[in-house]
Formats: sequence, structure tokens, C-alpha cells
Amino acid sequence: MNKEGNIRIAIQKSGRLSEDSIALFKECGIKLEMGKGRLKSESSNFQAEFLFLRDDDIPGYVEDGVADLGIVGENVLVESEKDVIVSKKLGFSKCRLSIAIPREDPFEGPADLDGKSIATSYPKILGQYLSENNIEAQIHEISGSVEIAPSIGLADAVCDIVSSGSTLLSNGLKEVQKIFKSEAVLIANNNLSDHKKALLDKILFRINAVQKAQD
Ligand code: PRT
Ligand code: ZN
Repeated sequence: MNKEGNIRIAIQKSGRLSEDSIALFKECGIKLEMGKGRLKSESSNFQAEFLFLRDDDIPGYVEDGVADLGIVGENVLVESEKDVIVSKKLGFSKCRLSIAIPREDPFEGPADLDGKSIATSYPKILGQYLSENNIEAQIHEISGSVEIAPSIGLADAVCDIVSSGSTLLSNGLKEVQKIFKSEAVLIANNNLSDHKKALLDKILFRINAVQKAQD
């Protein structure tokens, strides 16, 4: 093993990013074992080790250099405001962050949100959208089950991740503004050593080849 050691890659332990993240490294010919309950694993054929984490922790670990690379959704990355490099868009876990209101409420345009309260787990991205559009709305930060907020009287609207739209529909909501588009990205620490930069270049070369083959 090289004296500078493995490049450390943080991926989501279990959730919507996990399967495609693991598949990506496999397609790149980088073996990784995921034992049950295991939080760390070394590749047997590439100078890399993997950390299995909650997605929300990944940007911070990469910024701090605890991990050198990570895979995370752009929604989580931008909301985290961490200072890392986006090395590559990966094309999976695509979704959007949208504002939705009760189905029966009228909506003519963003100005209709003035004076309303909006429940979200993404207060920074939403705040940015509201200020760019000169909308004065109140942000209610909640950590989960955002879609039920209007029906229990907690907020007038929600701002949440949408993919097929069926969750909104089944909660009596309609999507009225798409405010942010997201997909999984490979992020890197700002101060990688030359050795780790060379390993990252190898990984990027292989990802590009995999993506070309899929086109
Ligand atoms: O446990 P951990 O913190 O690691 O995971 P998590 O529960 O926070 O995240 P997870 O696994 O649910 O999602 C990880 C990432 O996948 C998100 O940050 C997004 O970048 C991306 N992604 C893609 C999605 C969706 N699609 C998605 N549909 N994240 C969440 N959803 C949820 C959404 O919140 C809503 O409740 O699915 C519901 C809407 O789906 P539709 O299809 O009904 O519109
Ligand atoms: Zn999470």
C-alpha cells in the first residue's frame, strides 16, 4: 500500500442514494463490501475505503477532510452550505424541490405566497428563492412529514422534495413552483494531496467511461 494510503469515500448507508452509489463504484471496477451494520470498508482492488453515513452528514465530513470524497444529493449539499468541490454530476436520484399548496387553493403566481407560512426541511434554499422573488413568507422549519403540515393547520404551504408527485397528490396538495433541481453529485475536499488527487482522477476517468458506455 502507498504510504499516503487510501482515498476515503463517504456514501449513504441506507436510503435513496445507496444502491446507485454502490453500483457506480462496482461499474467502475472498484470492489466494496457492505456488511450488515458495518460503517467502514476497504476496497480489495483499489486504494479506497468507504464510510457509510447518513446523507446529511456527508458534506460536513468532506469539508472537514474526515472523508476525501462523498456522494450526496445537490439539495442536501446546497442546504448544508459546506465548502466542497463538486467533481461530477452523477445523473441518478434526480428530484426537485417544489412549493405545493392545498389542491383547492387558487394560485396565480409566486406573489400569492406573500404573507403565507411554508413548512420545509430546506429553510436555506427556500429562503434564497423567497428573497430572490421578493416574497415575504414565513418559513416553518420541520424535519420530516412536511406534506401533512397544511392539513393539520401548521402551515399554508410546503416546500419539499418531489419525484413522481404522488406523495403530494395523496396529501391533497398541488405543485405550484419548482424552485430547485437536484441529482446525486460526487463531491471532493478542497485540499486533497497530490496522491489523492491522482486517485480521484482515476475514479473520474472510470466514471466518465461508464457514463459514455450508458449513453
Ligand atoms: O437516513 P438518511 O438521512 O441518510 O436519508 P434520508 O431519509 O434523509 O434521505 P433519502 O434516502 O430519502 O433521500 C436521499 C436523497 O435522494 C435526497 O436528499 C434527494 O436528493 C434524493 N431523492 C430523490 C429523494 C427523492 N427522490 C424523493 N422522492 N428524496 C426524497 N424523496 C421523498 C420526498 O421527501 C417525499 O416525501 O419522497 C417523497 C416524494 O416522492 P414522490 O415520488 O411521491 O414525489
Ligand atoms: Zn438525510
